[in-house]
Amino acid sequence: LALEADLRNAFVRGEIEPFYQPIVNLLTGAVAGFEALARWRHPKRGLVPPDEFLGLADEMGLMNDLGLLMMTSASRQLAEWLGRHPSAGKLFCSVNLSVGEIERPNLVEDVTRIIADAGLPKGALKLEVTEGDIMRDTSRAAETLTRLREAGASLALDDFGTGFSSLTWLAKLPFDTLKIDRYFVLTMDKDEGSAKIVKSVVNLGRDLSLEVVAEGVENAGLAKLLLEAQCHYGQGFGYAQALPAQEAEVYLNESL
Ligand code: G
Ligand code: G
Ligand code: MN
Ligand code: NA
Repeated sequence: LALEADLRNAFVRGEIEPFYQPIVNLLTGAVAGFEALARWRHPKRGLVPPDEFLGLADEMGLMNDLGLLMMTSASRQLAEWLGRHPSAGKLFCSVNLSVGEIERPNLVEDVTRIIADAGLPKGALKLEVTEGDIMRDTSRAAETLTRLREAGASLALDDFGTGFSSLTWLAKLPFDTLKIDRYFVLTMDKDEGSAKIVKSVVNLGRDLSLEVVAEGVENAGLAKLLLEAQCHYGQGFGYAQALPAQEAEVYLNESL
């Protein structure tokens, strides 16, 4: 398969890079942080989205390399932005850990080194995990998450509401952030059930001292409903899609 050979080379040639989707303060519009999302600049096919290469990368055993690449690039980029935009305050950048990455040896050591090499302040690199990652072996995941946090990363639980996390574990795991899955956000203006779920997740977050980020904020009406539900942060196409680094910096600068 041509794409398979290309993908192996892509890592070596530096064709894979993070794009950055702003996560904004819904009240002020200021950028609070970014989510780094992988893009492949294929020399012939152009920009290849992750849905078209993550499965292949997984089959080829390249997910750990992808995670390292994304964490390293995003951390360096974030350190540059923090240096140039002191008014951005506690700007963070999150990177998605792939399923299984949380169980690999040396993850904590790698994260420690990446944060130190980039010179990032505590919590600036945020790692997003999904419920699926945790539920495989919860006590082991709990230990790794604790060590990642001690290493200076902050932690987000991604796609919250789509899995079957036990709330007991949620209270015990050292998360900083809950990300409400976009399905609930996108439908909260039409579906009373979704609106109620969003409100309960926001309340749960407040009770557990977690920041809550709404995904899928596609328009101003949803942003308004989220603010009414006391949700303070959001990301979605209503603000921006994932942007190349330079455009993300322009967006950041103009939002402050
Ligand atoms: O960016 P986009 O909306 O096309 O992403 C599609 C899917 O790919 C999402 O589920 C997203 O979480 C995932 N994804 C994007 N970048 C990365 C990455 O760097 N690592 C992992 N593990 N998943 C990613
Ligand atoms: O949660 P996850 O890491 O899968 O989220 C990243 C994915 O969500 C990316 O594929 C990104 O392109 C997508 N995304 C971001 N904002 C929006 C939005 O407002 N609407 C929709 N439909 N997808 C979005
Ligand atoms: Mn995510
Ligand atoms: Na998500």
